[in-house]
Amino acid sequence: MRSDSRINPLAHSLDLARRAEEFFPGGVNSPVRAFRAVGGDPPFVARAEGAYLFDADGNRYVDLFGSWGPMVLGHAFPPVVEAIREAAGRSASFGTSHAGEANLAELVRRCFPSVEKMRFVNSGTEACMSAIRLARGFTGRNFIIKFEGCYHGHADALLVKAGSGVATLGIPGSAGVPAETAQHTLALPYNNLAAVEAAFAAHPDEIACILVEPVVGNAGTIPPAPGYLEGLRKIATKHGALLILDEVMTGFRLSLGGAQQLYGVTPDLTTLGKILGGGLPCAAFGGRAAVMDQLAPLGPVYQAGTLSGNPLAMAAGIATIKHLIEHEGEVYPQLERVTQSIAEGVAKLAQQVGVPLTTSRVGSMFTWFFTGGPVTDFASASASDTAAFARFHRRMLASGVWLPPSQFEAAFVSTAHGHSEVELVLEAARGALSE
Ligand code: HOZ
Repeated sequence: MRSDSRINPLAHSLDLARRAEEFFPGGVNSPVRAFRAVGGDPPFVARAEGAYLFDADGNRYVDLFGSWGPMVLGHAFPPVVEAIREAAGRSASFGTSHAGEANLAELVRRCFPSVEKMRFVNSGTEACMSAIRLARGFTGRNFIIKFEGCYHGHADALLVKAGSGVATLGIPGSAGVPAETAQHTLALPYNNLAAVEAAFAAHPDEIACILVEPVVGNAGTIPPAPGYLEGLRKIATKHGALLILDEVMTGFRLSLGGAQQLYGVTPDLTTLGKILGGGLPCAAFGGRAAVMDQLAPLGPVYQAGTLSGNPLAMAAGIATIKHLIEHEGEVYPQLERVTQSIAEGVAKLAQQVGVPLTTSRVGSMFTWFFTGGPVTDFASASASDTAAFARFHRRMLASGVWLPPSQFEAAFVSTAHGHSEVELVLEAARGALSE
């Protein structure tokens, strides 16, 4: 820790980290938490409230990663806490059908009209894995298209040229994935329609689906070029393949109806997660009824889960999405305003001190790429000076601002962030950029 750190030494966090290392590989339950790409010691969180995380050593941080996306209303948002408490009194799990599932589904369909039918699962990994199985079952084809730097969870077929922790750790794929499994995954450059056309030309009638993060979050934030998503829609339709939008990050965040509402593109299938469960493990995949009805018990595509539709997750999701629906007119403009102040405020500071920075933002998700840019795909994101990002991350953390610990992840802002948090971030960045 730097001597001029504005936070207390992380003595308790270090003790907790040593203990965690005895039990967990790398001391963590998900690789990105180990801070390997940015260095320094990850604080251990004791609690969180609103826009802030509090660590085991009594430090407070402005939270700019929001549990990787779910906490759009801030931490411990009272209606969500109350809904979970109330649901827990009726048991944490039933393992069978209950009314809460359709209650949440109705809200989802109101926000995402393309999701005529859906299945609840427990994570984005499950949602994407199940969506591609369904696309393959529906079309009778084996190949899938994904994009370099996009991350759709850690299912075998989707770890090819993936973003998020895979990109963060510089792993080209993953050991343990048989070549036979990966051979049907075509990983193409994002924002490049010609590459998609070429793949269909090379594999006529063999490609089941195009799976895409409509706004990439897992290589850092990368928006679609004008016409790109519409182009994917047209190509998929022309070749009888399904278009799957992975809205795990963007759903309910970029607008109530996610990126598909923002960009006016209708997919065949959508995957959702993060905000959907209000911070509890919950995700979904859904879309055209004719496709969804291929799932067991109606159809031949199998998918299942003991904790799917978990009553606590349904309750937290309902409380979160109800609030977003009821306050849509205030929530999204506020998220836009505050995120813009943070993202562009720091960009301006960087410009003043001559640090090359490309700020990439859509609504309340953004990334400061340490490159002169532009950033349009994973190759250009990879041109970033990751050592400079790591230094910036450590200095911001020491000043009480917690960014996602990788150049290849998106930052997220919540409705609990306001003027004071903007000021705190700008003050921290002023110091961090000028040292
Ligand atoms: N899927 C999250 C966003 N990239 C990262 C969470 C994790 O890998 O722990």
